[in-house]
Amino acid sequence: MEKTLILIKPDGVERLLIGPIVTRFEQRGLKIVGLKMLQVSDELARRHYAIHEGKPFFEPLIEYITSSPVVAIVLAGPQAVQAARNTIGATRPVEASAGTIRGDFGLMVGRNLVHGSDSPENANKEIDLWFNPSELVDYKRTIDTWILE
Ligand code: D4T
Repeated sequence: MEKTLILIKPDGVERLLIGPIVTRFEQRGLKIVGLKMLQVSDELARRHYAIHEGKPFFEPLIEYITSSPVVAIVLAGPQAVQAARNTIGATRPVEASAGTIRGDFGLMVGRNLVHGSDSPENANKEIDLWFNPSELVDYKRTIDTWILE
């Protein structure tokens, strides 16, 4: 099963949207195999967003992601990366379809609520960055008979 890293960003936490956001992924059928809340350090933020270093939005992005706690989640499922990104919606919330998390809860790119890995390769790197292997749980869900064929 493919895995993906999700972050509920500080605006999602502060706006009391942890529950509604987690529910979207659960209802989709994606399996939660890791979940924790943490205050992101400046170092972790810079490593996570290293690809954007030097861009005009980089420093505000670091300030945003370290401004309040985040909830980090590992989801597993068939094509979990693509499924989660479709559930999250376009990077710019105004362009995100209604029914997606960003399309339903957001307006601005610098307050776009959720991160989702953009490829299976990056997902594995990000999971290594955010989680210790001992924090991931391998378990069977009986409900999967009705979600997976
Ligand atoms: P993340 O990585 O947070 O899931 O967002 P996306 O995968 O949808 O988008 P991204 O990597 O291109 O951007 C990372 C992060 O930077 C913020 N951002 C992005 C911004 O503030 N201004 C911008 O112009 C862009 C392109 C939003 C998400």
